[in-house]
Amino acid sequence: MKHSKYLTLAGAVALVVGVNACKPKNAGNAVTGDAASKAYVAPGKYDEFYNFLSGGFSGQMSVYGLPSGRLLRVIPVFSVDPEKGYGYSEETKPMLNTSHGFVPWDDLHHPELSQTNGEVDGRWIFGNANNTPRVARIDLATFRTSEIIELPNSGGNHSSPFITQNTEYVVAGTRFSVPPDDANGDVPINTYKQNFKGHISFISVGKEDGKMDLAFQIECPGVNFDLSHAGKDKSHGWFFFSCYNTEQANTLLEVNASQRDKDFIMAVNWKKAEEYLKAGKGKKQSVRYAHNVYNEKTHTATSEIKTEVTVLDAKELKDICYFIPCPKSPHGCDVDPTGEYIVGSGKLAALIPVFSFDKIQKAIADKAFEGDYEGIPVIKYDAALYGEVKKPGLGPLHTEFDGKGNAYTSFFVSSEVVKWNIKDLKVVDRAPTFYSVGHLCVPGGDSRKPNAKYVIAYNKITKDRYLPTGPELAQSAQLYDISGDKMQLILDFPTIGEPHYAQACAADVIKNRSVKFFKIDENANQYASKGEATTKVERQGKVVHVYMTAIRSHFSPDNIEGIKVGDEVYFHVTNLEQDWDVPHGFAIKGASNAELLIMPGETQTLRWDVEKAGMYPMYCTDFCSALHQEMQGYVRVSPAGSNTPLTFSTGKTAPEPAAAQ
Ligand code: K7E
Ligand code: CUA
Repeated sequence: MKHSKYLTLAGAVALVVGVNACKPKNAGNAVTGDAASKAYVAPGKYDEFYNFLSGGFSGQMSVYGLPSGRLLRVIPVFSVDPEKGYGYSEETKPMLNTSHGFVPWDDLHHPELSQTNGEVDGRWIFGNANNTPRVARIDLATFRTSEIIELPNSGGNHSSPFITQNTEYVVAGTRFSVPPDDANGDVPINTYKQNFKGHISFISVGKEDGKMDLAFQIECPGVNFDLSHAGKDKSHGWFFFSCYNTEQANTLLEVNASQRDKDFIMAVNWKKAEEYLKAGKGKKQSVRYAHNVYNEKTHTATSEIKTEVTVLDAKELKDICYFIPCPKSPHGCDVDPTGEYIVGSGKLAALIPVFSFDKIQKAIADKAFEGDYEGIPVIKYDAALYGEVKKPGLGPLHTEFDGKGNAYTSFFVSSEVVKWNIKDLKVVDRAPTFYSVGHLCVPGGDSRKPNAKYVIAYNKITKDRYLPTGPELAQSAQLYDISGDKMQLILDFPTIGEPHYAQACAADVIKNRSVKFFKIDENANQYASKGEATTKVERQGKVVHVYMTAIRSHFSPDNIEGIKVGDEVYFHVTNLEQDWDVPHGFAIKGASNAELLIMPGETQTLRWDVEKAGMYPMYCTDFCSALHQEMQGYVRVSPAGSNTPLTFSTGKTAPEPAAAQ
């Protein structure tokens, strides 16, 4: 029996692998007449929506306008970004600190906009780091990363960072189960079943300031948590996670984690978990994780290593977690705008199961369990099921909603978006994607109030869609108008990195709150110079601090002498401009570092380790005025032990001596 099941499975795997490079039949001619005008945003006009895309293995988040598909910004989150000096300036380096030290890269899969009362509020967007588990919060007043928190007891933070409807919590489930951080991790890998656990993390979010705090974790059986979404309205207070590898395999998962006909959706009653927490049922565990915060007044990030987390045990505290069987290796786990329907998308399943929140509640009350899995009750499939969408397509991954009773599911293998009716579970439309679609996004599509003008498909493969660019081609997003009964493809646009999930919202929610510059009076950076009169150069042994200003179109000071080989020089550059969109850049020859890009009113610091005597030009990298090319200066470096006096000046031919200490 086992043998024949294995063969069936191998067949299914071969299908997934074999079909994914195929191209849909009507790849060339799917665009109809008025598509161009629907996607056209005239020069000088704003887009109607912001679209935030995960950058996948670029570690960043990118911002596009819709419907034009114009790239507006790349926000550095988990990876260093030389364009903006992120992770290179002394002020931003602490943002990338972790319990493993400075980590300059990660893999970001899911952006999630903050919500109030189940509606997108445009205040923050969160992102997950898959590799070294972290969650970031980006402030949408500045479009900059404000905070990053690391997650202990986790590996591959994939089912993250999904939020509750008032952004009470950001939730993160571990993809890899691992031995808990306070246990001995130096154990044979094949002791998975005994030693490995799956933790899900609840990060609280400050109502006013958005500050994140690791409120608690729930220890669950060792499986892979893949994706999750919060309940809404009636199901507010619950969270739903898709799990695969309920076989608890530790090798060759493509076969060994595809044995069972059904894996699980895990339903978590987080309100109940909160009660247990209040009642002191959590256990304090000693761990190490970094919590990094960027302060917009000091323009400086700080990193703190925290050492404790409270863990609730799902096995002991019986009524927090329930498993619901879900065919077969579920990936997406999506909740409709009413909160009643929970859609599980089994990558290897030939149907889409839709679960009912009411039925789940009744099943729990009636104890309609088929048994337990590692001490967690397993609800009977039929007791939780609302119904199944039959023969929807091949390889269902993710579902978004339009708020008008329709769901849109992506099919990776058959490369299509399928629209179906949530009530009668009938397919009503299908549209090809080009090709191998992953996530979908409807503006507000996972909120209580979707703004259902478009669905965007984020595709993995673009062979023959764009001009060749060597062995690797751009990934791509495709925009479909869904205002009518039929989906209409209106635009292709290439994307940065590999997009997974994305979020979109009406531009109005965000654009009027955008910060235009930082007030120089409020600049609390300890190295700020608030005018040229206070610029200076100070030596403290081998450390030299240059307090510098930048304003169109010069640096002050712009001539510095008396720097010596072996010095560690810090250029603290304050941009004195008080106007929108006038950054200055700063770079110096030979620095093993990136540039600084300093926003108006801000101070940023570049470290330069001086290795050779000579003349070092420095200049502004951002074209700031007609005389930008004049915005430059020199640093003279003398041999170690030379007696060249430390001097600095602007606009003088004879430099003035600097204060020596
Ligand atoms: Cu690409 Cu959400 Cu990581 Cu599906 S995930 S596609
Ligand atoms: Cu400042 Cu160019």
